[in-house]
Amino acid sequence: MTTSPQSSGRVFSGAQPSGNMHLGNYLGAFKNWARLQDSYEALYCVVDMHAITVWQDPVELQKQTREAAAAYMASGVDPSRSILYNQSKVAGHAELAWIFNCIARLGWLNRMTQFKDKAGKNREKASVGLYIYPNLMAADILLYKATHVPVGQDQKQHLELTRDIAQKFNSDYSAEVFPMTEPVIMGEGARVMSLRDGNKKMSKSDPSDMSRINLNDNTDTLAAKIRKARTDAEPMPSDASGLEGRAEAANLVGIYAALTDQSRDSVCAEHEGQGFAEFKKSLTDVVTAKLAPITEEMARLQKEPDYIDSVLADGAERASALAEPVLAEVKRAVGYL
Ligand code: AQP
Repeated sequence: MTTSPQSSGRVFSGAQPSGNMHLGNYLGAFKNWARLQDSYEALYCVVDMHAITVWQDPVELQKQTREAAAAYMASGVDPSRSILYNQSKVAGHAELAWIFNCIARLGWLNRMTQFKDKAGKNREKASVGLYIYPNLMAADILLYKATHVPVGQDQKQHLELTRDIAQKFNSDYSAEVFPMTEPVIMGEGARVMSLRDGNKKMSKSDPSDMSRINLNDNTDTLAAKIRKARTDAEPMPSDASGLEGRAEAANLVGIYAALTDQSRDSVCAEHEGQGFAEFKKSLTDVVTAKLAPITEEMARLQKEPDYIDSVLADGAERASALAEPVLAEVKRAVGYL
């Protein structure tokens, strides 16, 4: 199998199999991945090496890796057009990451806000892997000389670091090896927030399951989560400017807008004056209509683990074939014998 030669560049993206895939992953990533495979040669990776930067139970990790692959496919990633694989199967990610550990500066990594957020107050107890995570992410992208990376707002800083690493490598070794990868920032769904706190992003690792809509939630569960989502007592404003300072209300409107491919302004206009208890019913209908077929397809695929494993193995073989010449070029530039 080969990817489309008619592409306008090469895209790389991935998600960590570190828990339940959720609506934020769908709107911020998977939905766009499916769209991008029409115009780009695409690699979509289940980044299991990133996942173990925080503790993962080995049995759960295997299950979550297959679940992530099922979520990609159920969201529209077509493994005959895109390369779908898990990161640990292509050794080049680790090899290039080591070289980038020697390129990136401590000062650069000290500025990464995601490390500060994830390590929290317990910095000294965080794994070294969590600290150098952005170098591995740069390796993921540059191992394939990806020209474009679709990123949520939360990943913008890491992509800037990737560009810094590419530039420093090219300059240190006087070799034009790596491209300056461009971000593809997506629309309304770019940042989906927690249903319990509109200032925190919806996240797999949030201890409250009520904070997120999982892609494997059944209809009753997701309806209950939306019904109990935090809001305020104000009605729907006439346009999005009236959502200012109302993080939870803005988040629900944003989700509705992203799922129906319209602007926040037009969602406000459509529901102007409505109380949020009422709006949540419409939102539940929209979320159910979009997610139910994905949930169903994920469940079907997960009943066929051998099929999922064969997709991942085929993807790893194709990814390795693309990575090999890049890694050889890098090793020559570095001076490895
Ligand atoms: N809340 C979100 N809104 C929009 N996009 C999101 N993404 C994640 N959460 C949201 C996007 O999904 C892709 C895969 O993310 P990831 O799994 O690699 O890692 P993450 O961003 O750290 O996701 P989580 O859910 O917060 O995981 P944990 O809790 O394990 O750290 C990325 O493109 C990301 O932007």
